[in-house]
Amino acid sequence: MKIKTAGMLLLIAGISLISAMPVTNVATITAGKDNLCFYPKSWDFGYLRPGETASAQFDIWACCGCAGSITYSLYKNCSWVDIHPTNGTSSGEMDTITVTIDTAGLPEGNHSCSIFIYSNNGNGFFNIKVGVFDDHTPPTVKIVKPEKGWIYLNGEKLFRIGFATIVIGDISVEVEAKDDKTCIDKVEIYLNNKLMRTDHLKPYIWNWDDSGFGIYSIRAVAYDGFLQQMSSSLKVLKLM
Ligand SMILES: [Ca+2]
Repeated sequence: MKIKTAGMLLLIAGISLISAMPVTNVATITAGKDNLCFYPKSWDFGYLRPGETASAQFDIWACCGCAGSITYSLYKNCSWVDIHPTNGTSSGEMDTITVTIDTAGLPEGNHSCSIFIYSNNGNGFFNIKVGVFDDHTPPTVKIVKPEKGWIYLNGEKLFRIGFATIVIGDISVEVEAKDDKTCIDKVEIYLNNKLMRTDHLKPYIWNWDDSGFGIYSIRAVAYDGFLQQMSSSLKVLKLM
């Protein structure tokens, strides 16, 4: 209850602050018809290891054709980010800004930085993100369905026989994958070396609804944020 009350007070305080701001300031912040345009608006560097560097670019230009040229300057407060150039002018042509990040000295974790673009006709933020992890270990991956040593009928476990895995009828092949440091980038599910499914998000499932007869090899391959991979295989006798 206390948290809810505090949240409500903050909300009311926020609304009061917005309503107290001069209308001209709000127009500048929302920047709907400003002459300043930049694209892309953000960049996700994905995962990097400590000490690695990477670069990205974005363009700035005078875009509305209503106010002549713009003069802009770029500001940031993150020591691990470098911008070049840090100012310029455009009367319609695109200026390319290069953003270089150096992860040396950054602790492990997710980091973000906002580059403030100030101009004589509109302002904005270019936001960057990076995950810094000293990750040299591939993920773990396991085929959890069908479970080794069990007989399945139409996707349901019948009983455990131990020496073989037998699937009668359809089944959903389910895979679990985990990484110690990063997110799982993707999980691939293969049947006899043919890729049947790629999932970037949980659950990692492929519905095996083709009829078959014989021994098949199911293989799951998981990739972590650095695309380090690990696979797990299971031989299955498929009937129907
Ligand atoms: Ca890893």
